[in-house]
Amino acid sequence: MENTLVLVKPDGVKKGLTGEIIRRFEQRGLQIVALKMLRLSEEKAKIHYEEHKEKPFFGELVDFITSGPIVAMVVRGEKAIKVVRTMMGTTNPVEAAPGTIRGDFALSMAQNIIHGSDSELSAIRETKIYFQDDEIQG
Ligand code: YYY
Ligand code: MG
Repeated sequence: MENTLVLVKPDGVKKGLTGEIIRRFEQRGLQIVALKMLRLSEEKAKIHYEEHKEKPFFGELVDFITSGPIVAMVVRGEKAIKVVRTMMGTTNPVEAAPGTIRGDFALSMAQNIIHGSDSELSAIRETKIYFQDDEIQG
C-alpha cells in the first residue's frame, strides 16, 4: 500500500469538483485516509512548489494556489501515486485524455484543478506540509 498527497486546487473547489474527484478515487478502490479544507499561506505554497522556484511560472503558481481554499487529502492504495497521476491526466489539460480529471474538467495549464505527488519522496515530503502523523488514519 502506498500513500499520495492530493490537492483539489482553488479552481477545482470553486467549480464544485471536490465531491466528483473524491468519488472517482473511491470508485477506483482508493481510500481517503486524511482530508481537510484550508487556505495555503504564501510561505507554505513556496515550500510545496520549491522544485519550480526558478521557473518563469513560479510567481503565478504561488499566487494561484494561495488564491482561495483548497482541499488536501491523503489517498491510499496499491500503487496510489501512479494510479492517481494517471487519473489526473497530463499537466497541460489540452493534452489530457478524456476520462481523466484534467481531461474532463480543465483547459488551462495554470488552472488545472488537481495536484498529485509525482514520486514516493514527493508524497512523503508534501504530506508533511499538510498533515500531522496523527491526522492520517493508520
Ligand atoms: O505535477 P504537475 O502538476 O502535473 O505539473 P508540474 O510540472 O509539477 O507543475 C506544477 C504546476 O505548475 C502545474 O500543475 C501547473 C503549473 N505550470 C504552469 O503553470 N506552467 C507550466 N509551463 C508548467 C506548470
Ligand atoms: Mg508536479
